[in-house]
Amino acid sequence: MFKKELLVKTFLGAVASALALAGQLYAAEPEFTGDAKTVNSVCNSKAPFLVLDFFSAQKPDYGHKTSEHFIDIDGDNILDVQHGDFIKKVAGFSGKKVIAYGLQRKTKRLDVSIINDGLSNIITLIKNKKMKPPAAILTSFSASFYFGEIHQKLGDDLSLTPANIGDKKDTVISRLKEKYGKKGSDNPDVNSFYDSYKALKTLKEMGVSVITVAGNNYSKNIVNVLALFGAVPVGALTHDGSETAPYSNQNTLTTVYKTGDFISRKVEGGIDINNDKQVDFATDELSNGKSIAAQFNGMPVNTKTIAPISKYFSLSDENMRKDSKIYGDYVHKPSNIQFRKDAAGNLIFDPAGDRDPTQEMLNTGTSFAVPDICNK
Ligand SMILES: [Ca+2]
Ligand SMILES: [Ca+2]
Repeated sequence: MFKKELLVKTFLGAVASALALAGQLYAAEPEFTGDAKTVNSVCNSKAPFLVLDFFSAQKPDYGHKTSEHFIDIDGDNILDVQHGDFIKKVAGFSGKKVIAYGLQRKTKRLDVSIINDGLSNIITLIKNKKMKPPAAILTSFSASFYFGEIHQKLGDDLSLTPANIGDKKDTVISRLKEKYGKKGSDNPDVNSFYDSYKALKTLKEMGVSVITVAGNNYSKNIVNVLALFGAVPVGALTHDGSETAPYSNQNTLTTVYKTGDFISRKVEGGIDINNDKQVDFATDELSNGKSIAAQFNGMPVNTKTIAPISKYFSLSDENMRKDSKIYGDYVHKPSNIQFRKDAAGNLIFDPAGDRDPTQEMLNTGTSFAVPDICNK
């Protein structure tokens, strides 16, 4: 596999040199390989995105609606919409049609089997011609495992490291097939891994890519196993795309990075999350309480203000930032609302660090980088 890739790269290099020698007659086409190539072809496809997630704003096109909310849009610490509602909105900024498949929560913990069930139902819908194949399924959930946990389940001799994991996908999949055997394993995680692998393989054969998160664990040694078994992971960049977001898992499995920071700003009629001055979430969809920004802006930095803020929110001043932790499979902390300290020592809500006073909230995560793949 490695040799074959090397040959292709060498060949492309030779072609590029030949074109350069030909006197720059040809404009240089960006050359995509690996996951970037998959993303490029998804974005050039006329087929829609399918967002596989939880939805509460509207009944999704397929699957279930939930009554739970997960994301605060207007920054008052009261949740307004579901995770999928936000993902679908971001996906739509690309101009592509977006369809929604609503998952159903079986347990409090978000188990990878929920995603597997969703993928398997989508495969059935496509096979039965109840759904046209989408260009890609976007699923912003991480089945996060430490490399050590993967070794326990599939073998220590895999010797996964942040530097080699990107090249070891085929090896890990062969081992998974061995451990699963003909009738399945005694280990439920191995069986879930195998279900993911099978579903992702079937979808690939149908021409459907699955795009997922790198994960928000601030780690080089934790991986979203969906990416290990065939999905394309997306890591997060900060709001201006200038650097990798600290919470984004970073190892050689992830090669595609997009913006993971979305700032809520007030505009006439609601909240704009992509800074085009157009409403994305109308006022009547939101809780409309007093925003955390409004509650704390101008307050002195002292124990009375830091305590309530740091309970929920991080502070952009490095010295005030709380230690990062892993919360279950997915949710990253410190959370999303960030203040800076002005010259007078007062708190100013400024998560993007651009001193824009209209910021109400910052939602961050590799979750939001996934639907951003085709946005400029
Ligand atoms: Ca709210
Ligand atoms: Ca907008």
